[in-house]
Amino acid sequence: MLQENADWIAEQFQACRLGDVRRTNRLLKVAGHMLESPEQSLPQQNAAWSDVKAAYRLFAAKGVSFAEVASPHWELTRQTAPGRYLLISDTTDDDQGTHKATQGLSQLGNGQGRGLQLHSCLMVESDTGIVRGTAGALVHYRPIVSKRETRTQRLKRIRESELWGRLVDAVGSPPEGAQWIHVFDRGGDNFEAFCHLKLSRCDWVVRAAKLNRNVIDSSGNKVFLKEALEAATVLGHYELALRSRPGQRARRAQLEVASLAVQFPRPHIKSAYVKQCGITSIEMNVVIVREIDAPKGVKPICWVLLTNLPVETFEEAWQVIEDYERRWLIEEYHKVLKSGCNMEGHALRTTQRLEPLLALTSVIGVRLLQLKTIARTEPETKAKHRIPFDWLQVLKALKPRIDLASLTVYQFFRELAKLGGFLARKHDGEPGWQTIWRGHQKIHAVLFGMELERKRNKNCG
Ligand SMILES: [Mn+2]
Repeated sequence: MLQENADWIAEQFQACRLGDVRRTNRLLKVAGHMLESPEQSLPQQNAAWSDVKAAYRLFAAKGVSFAEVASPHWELTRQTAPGRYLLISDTTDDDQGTHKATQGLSQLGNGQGRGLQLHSCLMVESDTGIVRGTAGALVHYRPIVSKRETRTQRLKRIRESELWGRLVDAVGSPPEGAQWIHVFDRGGDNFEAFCHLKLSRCDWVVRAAKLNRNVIDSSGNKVFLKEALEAATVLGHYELALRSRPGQRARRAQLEVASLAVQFPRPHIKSAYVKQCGITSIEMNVVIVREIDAPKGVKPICWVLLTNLPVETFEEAWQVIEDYERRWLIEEYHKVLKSGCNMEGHALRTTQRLEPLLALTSVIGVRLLQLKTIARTEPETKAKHRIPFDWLQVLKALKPRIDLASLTVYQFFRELAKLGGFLARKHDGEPGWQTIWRGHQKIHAVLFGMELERKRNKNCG
């Protein structure tokens, strides 16, 4: 069941320890305003000037940090019932390039941008794809690195590749009966990250970044992974419809699924952490998805996934592929943060103030993502079992012809999008989430009016 916005906000932020209960109350207020119009700036969200000033004061206060603001949400997310969960991590840039005055930013990308990096871990229910929330996040400032940096210097500083393992540690181990599976793209493929994963009692599915690396094959020979793959056992085939892309026509790709088991030996060049943790080799199951008979001039699909999950049968390998395919959710989350929550538009004077605001934004973004994805994950469920009663009542008031008893979640979100300007013509396809969000805001404007009315009646009576 989706909660009412106010209940949800209270649950996420009530437990924040900010050194003073008045600060927590202020945070609840700022969060409520942010959720009402997440795409706007702080002064727009907090209409009264006194509220804007109070928000700025809050983010400037000592003890109001990135971790303090977000950790109650992280802890809530991590309280998983027995079951199977995916923990999808990735990094996104928070480009603050237009805010020249902010102190403490570092360089981004090819050195053109200025900002910071947000590395988050999104937790998703494996069977349904339902987004639970973020289980942890880190802020990283990319250092300006000299071209003449030595190998020792590189291993000493905090590298981006290290973020993956550090976040695994911060997220920790699953509670009794729950299975946590970390999903990384190629950025997270490094021996150090695998050591953290192994020690955390979590499972993993990671896309291989490089195939020309040493592994030990089943007969104990040291070979390149690329060569070892030739001995993989073919488990089955499937067909994938690929949409057209610039320079490529739509096609139906024939894919072969194969698997094998290898050992990843500890690399020669190792960080202090790898030396300390004492792991000298990691057993790795490999799933290969490769296109056969690709048309001429087309680069055939080839994915190599590294996992500790079993991959001996087609069903097992298929599960690993499905787990990896859920990665789009974190891309979507980053999109929501940028285009839905104005992440890069918020300007504060120092990064010390920007960080708690970013933490707040990262939690509010979860709410937007949940609203967006529930229409996809549970389309046929009756809306009355999932959508707050008040929202349905307002929709009914605005559109009397709707039958609330039979309305599904899918239909509810279509109606919401229509309130937000979606035309629902045949060729319009599925509504984008901006229109869904605008419809959601309309419903809340009505609810807000009703609340005022109720208060006034109470005062008169
Ligand atoms: Mn990535």
